[in-house]
Amino acid sequence: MAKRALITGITGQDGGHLAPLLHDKGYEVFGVIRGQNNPKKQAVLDEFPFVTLIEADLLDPGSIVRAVEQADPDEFYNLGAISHVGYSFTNPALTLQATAGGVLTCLEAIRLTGRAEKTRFYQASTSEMFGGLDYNRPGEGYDEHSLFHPRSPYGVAKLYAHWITKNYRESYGMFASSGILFNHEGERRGPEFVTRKITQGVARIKLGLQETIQLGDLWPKRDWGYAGDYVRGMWQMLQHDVPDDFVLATGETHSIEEFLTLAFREIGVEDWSPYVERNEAYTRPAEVDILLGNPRKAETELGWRREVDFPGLVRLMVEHDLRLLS
Ligand code: GDR
Repeated sequence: MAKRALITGITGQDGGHLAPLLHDKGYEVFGVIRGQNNPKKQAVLDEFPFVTLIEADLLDPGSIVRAVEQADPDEFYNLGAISHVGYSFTNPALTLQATAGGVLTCLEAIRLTGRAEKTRFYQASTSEMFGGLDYNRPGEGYDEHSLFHPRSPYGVAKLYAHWITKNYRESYGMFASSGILFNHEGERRGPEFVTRKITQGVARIKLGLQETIQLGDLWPKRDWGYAGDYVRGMWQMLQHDVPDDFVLATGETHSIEEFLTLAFREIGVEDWSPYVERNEAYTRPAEVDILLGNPRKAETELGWRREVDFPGLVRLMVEHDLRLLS
């Protein structure tokens, strides 16, 4: 019989990579979609006609219970959250409810409907839990044992989510795993995130549709990988023999400035300074200076490998946006 998977956050970047991956593996795929008139609903149905959408909301526990009962999942991927760090500073209580409380709701829905032994649970944890400060930054990169120091309402909420997932594993023996994913980007990335904002801007500048890109701080460094590689790791975590926590990262860190340099080079521009303007609105009350992950455990225990490197990621995104806009 086909395995059944339930995905929250099916309209997001990772949901868009994971749904076809699971479908190709023969899964029956269910997706939670929220809102009375969600404009993304039709787009999901058009692109992924194999997905059964269930109208439910992480803020409404009864609706998640209903979704779990309908999907009766072997695997539950919780990718839904308020996921924008900047937005979490202006909407911290909503972030708490969705990004932290939503996870508890999912775990309780699995447990209280008698599926604690049946349903494997994946929690989308994040490198934002580390915070990138001098005192907790290991030279070889953050791993599963590094100290946490979140720097945003989003990071704090994700830390609760991470620990409640571990707690349900320890308390109820649930197969509940957390993937501590470093930044992962690609052609499905929303334009509110810096990489896609840059690649869309670069493509629009090349085509004469836009003059400048307005950005906040350019010095922060991130460990940037390709989302397609990372959703494969999510699936591998739920196929492992035991539930656990795994870092997915590239083991390299690059600044936004470096991303800009490679992106503009794709359209033949070496000096990008005339095209980039600083806008304070895109800075944050507290910044994560530098993130570098150590994926050794996922590589050795899961056999996970990332295939796309940093220059390959930038090229893939700029080429995609040029194609899309021209
Ligand atoms: P991040 O991603 O906060 O790392 O979280 P984002 O792309 O939003 O920011 C990366 C860095 O770029 C700086 N920055 C800007 N950011 C945005 N969005 N827009 C700008 O104009 C801009 N200018 C500079 C930011 O300050 C930051 O330093 C992402 C999200 O996907 C999280 O959900 C996920 O958990 C982590 O990655 C891993």
